[in-house]
Amino acid sequence: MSAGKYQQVVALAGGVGASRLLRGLVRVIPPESLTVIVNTGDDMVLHGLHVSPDIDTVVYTMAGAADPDRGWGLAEETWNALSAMERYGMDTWFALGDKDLATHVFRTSRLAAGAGLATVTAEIARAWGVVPRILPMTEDRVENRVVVEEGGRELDLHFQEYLVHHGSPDSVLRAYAAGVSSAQALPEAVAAIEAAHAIVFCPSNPVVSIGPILAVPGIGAAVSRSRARKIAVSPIVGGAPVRGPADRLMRSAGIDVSCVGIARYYAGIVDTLVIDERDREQAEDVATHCKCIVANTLISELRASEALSRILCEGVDIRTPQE
Ligand code: FO1
Repeated sequence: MSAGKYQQVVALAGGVGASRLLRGLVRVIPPESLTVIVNTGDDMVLHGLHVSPDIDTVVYTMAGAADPDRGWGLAEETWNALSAMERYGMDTWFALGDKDLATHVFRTSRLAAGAGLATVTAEIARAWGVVPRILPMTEDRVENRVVVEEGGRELDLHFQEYLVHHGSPDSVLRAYAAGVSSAQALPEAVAAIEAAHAIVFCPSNPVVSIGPILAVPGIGAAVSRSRARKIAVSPIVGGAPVRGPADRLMRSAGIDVSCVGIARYYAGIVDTLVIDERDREQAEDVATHCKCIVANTLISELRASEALSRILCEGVDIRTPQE
């Protein structure tokens, strides 16, 4: 069946939280009907290698190859190259596994040969047997940066330095996506949004994952123009992020760390927000901003992800093959 016969779904995705939803979603809708637009603001050049953590997390997870505990990187990874780098006094705070390194070497060499990030991402996805289209939000350089206060001074860090090297301290003054306002949206991403029946906002960090995707001018505009059903899953459960430093980053952006804060943030952008059962008592508040669905959103288990995906599809009128 050609992709045109299916209702097309676009997902806006960060890394681990998004991937855990997407692997359930592709068990509920035809994988060919899904296009994932991925945040590239966390990308970094390290040891001369172009690392795209969120793209790789999405690809590895959808391929069933991601490390189940960490959520990022590959399962059954070894770290020999990293240990060998220590001998030369190289930076090893960002853990590149031996198998994962192959992806970064491949990406970097293809980019150096003149291929675009979208082409290389498609090649990586194909190599892992991943059927949904995985698209970077842009091929231009966008860099998530976090300004923290340390010893009375402002420190302006790359997001990975903030998260991994500095251990995501509380003292966040602000976060911003450098280069985003002049970034060109990937044309295929805009076309996918224009053709979408539904847009799913994955349970990702609103400040450094979904925010930067929407801040790419062509993408934010296409999402606003789109008549697609728009549904988000709150990454905040019980007043705390399911994982990662979203609480610190949200606070610095003036967003209340609750599912109501998420509803306010997405007000006027999404029509429905899915909040967790544990936040049931906030459903009424959420409903003043958009439609609210209460469900189990803790989806580290595949079956839970699949169950949530069915609820999402119902919420946006996507026919699933079983119906
Ligand atoms: N996260 C960590 O907390 N520590 C690491 O050393 C680390 C290495 C790493 C290598 C490749 C990759 O694709 C992801 C990696 N991550 C690591 C995860 C990454 O920093 C974050 O999950 C995302 O950028 C947040 O979306």
